[in-house]
Amino acid sequence: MVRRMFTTLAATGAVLALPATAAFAQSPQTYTANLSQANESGASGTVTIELDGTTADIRIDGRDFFDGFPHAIHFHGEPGGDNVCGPLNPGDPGFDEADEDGDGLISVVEGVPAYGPVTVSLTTEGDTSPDSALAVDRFPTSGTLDYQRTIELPQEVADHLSTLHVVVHAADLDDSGEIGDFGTPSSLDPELDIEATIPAACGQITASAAGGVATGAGGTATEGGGNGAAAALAGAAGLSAIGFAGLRRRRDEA
Ligand SMILES: [Cu+2]
Repeated sequence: MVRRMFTTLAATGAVLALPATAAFAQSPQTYTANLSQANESGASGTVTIELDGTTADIRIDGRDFFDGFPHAIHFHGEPGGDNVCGPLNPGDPGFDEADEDGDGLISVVEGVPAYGPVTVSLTTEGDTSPDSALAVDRFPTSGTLDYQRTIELPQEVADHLSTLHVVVHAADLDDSGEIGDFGTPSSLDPELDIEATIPAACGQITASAAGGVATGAGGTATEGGGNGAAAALAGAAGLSAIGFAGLRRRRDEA
């Protein structure tokens, strides 16, 4: 909303009278992410983040996610690191190497070397730290996600938002009409079916050029450009950095 107001001001010329630095130094920055399917879920979506200091107004609109099961949604990645969504569908470059157990799926654990550890949990209420990564009673359950929440980000996350990724979990892998009947344990929790936690979509967060690029003073348009595909399997994130308890123990399960 602030951005819209800003655009209106700019259109009237009110802002143009100010030095560019004064006009934009404190203005909110817009970030976006396009969610693309993982594990051939067929799901997609868009993420918009209005960042003002460390306050992030986050909106997620999904399409064709499974309707009626909690979708854990996280920011993944080492802030300032070189994580990428990585190979998430059969046929993607590097998929066979990432799919360690050769089951044709990228489990949560198999995806971590590329997209990194959980940095923020996009819960609907309460805690948003990695501690809430599997807080299944506080995540969206609809097929369109319809997520909107304003949260406070850790400073280092706010400073490095465009090095992170949004991952949405849970998919009906066998198109049975329900989640939880695939018959393979989750790589995170053997009590859960792999469908409950598997990546369904991922999108890289990038700074939008809309936040004042007209003056040329923003300098944000290139911020998200550093994530080369070659870095996908660089293994930047060690498993020890993951915020999931017991993850390493279950690594060979899925
Ligand atoms: Cu995640």
